[in-house]
Order: sequence, then C-alpha cells, then structure tokens
Amino acid sequence: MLNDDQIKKFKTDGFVLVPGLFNNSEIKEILEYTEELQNSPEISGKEWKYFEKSEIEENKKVLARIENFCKSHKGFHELCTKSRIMECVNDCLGEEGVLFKDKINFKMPGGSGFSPHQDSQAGWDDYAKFYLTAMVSVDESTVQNGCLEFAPGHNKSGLIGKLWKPLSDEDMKNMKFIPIETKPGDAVFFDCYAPHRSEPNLTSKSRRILYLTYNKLADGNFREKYYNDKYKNYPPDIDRDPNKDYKFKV
Ligand SMILES: O=C(O)CCC(=O)C(=O)O
Repeated sequence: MLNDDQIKKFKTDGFVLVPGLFNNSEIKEILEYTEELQNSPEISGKEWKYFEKSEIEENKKVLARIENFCKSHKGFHELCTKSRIMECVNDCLGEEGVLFKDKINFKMPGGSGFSPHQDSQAGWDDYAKFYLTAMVSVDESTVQNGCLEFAPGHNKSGLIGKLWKPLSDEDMKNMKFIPIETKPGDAVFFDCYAPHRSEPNLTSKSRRILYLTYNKLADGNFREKYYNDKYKNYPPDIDRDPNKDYKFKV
C-alpha cells in the first residue's frame, strides 16, 4: 500500500501523512459508524464512553472519547483488522501487526487539547515493545479546531519523557512541533515515540478522529489484557465509583 518514500518518512520523522486513504463512499461509512457509537446510549459492558468539561460552556459536559468498540461493532472491526489500514500498518512495521487499542477522540466544540507527550509514556512498554497508531480523520482537522502537531525526528530517541507525565520543557528543548492538517479520509501513521500535542477545539464544529493502535503480532496479542488493566484504573464514566477521583494523565 505505502511506497518506499512513505515508509522512509515514517521511520525518519516518526509519522507519515497519507492523504485520501479512503474514498468518498468509505468516508461516508466511517462517519456512519462513528455517529452510531456517538448516539448510542451509555451502557455498562458496551463501548467505553468518556466525557469532559467544556472549555467554552460552563457546567456543560461533552463527549471526549469512545474506546474499546471493535469487539462489539462489526463495521469498525472489519475496518480495523481487514482494511487498507492494516496493509499500511504492516508496511510500516515491516511485518504483520495486530490491533492493540481502538479509540475515537471527539474533540467537540469546547473539547480540550492534549499536552505534548509520547504515547509510550502511558505505560505501553508493559505489553509490547513497539506500537504504531493509524489516525484516520473523520472530520477535517485544522489549526483552529486542534489538529495534531508532531515534532519530527524525535521518535528516534525512544522514550524521552517520564511515564504518566506530559513532556517537560527540558524534554522538549530541541523540538519543533508542526501542525498536520487533515481532510476526511486522510490518515497519519505515527510511532509510539513520536512526540505530539494538540490545541483545544474552540470552533463550533466537532473534530472527530479515529486512533487505531497496533503492535507486531510476533510480540503477542495484548488487547484484552490492556483493556482489563485499564478498566481497573480508568474505567468508562458509566462504571465509575462516585467517591473516587479519576485523573487523565497522558
Ligand atoms: O486527538 C488529539 O487531539 C490528540 C490525541 C492524543 O494525542 C492522544 O489521544 O494521545
């Protein structure tokens, strides 16, 4: 699927933008799947929904993300495991990959940005050795609505930051973040050590992005263990103990 230059870019910069990976009818289908999940009731045992405080409307909560939906959504399951995404993932890894986690960040109007981090800072080294994430733009992502920004080349340094903490000013002293704007159907493949960040969405439209993370199949299939562990520390809102404080870290 990917040509040699794209694979080289992934390795050198830590990410590669693949414009138009999906055509118009596929984009429509991905949008339908996303809205099915977005509009589904919050039910314990189904896909995991997380809400956040709006940054523009006081006392309002907005949907921040949905995770762990591939097991119960046939369309997304096929997209994540059998589509062109899987072929690109295999090209970047140089061998067969397997799905580790699946997530949609909604970044609704008023949705928060993300502090600079490397995905592996979220304790992923406890499972496999290396991961890559396929991000698929459901809506257009722009500087105004908080598109992803990457610091190219720093993926080669491995884990730079501390576990469970955003990157510090010292960690970022030689980094230059560049915004990567995307159109619906575009994809970006990025590695788990690629530093990235994003701004909040202060526009009036949502900025929905699909994030599908894979590791090498040869290292094992950790999806179930990862979600079982995550459930203990950071369950979906519907299953939370009202007397406990849950903090999003990275
Ligand atoms: O969706 C975004 O703006 C950034 C997401 C991100 O970096 C993450 O979920 O780790």
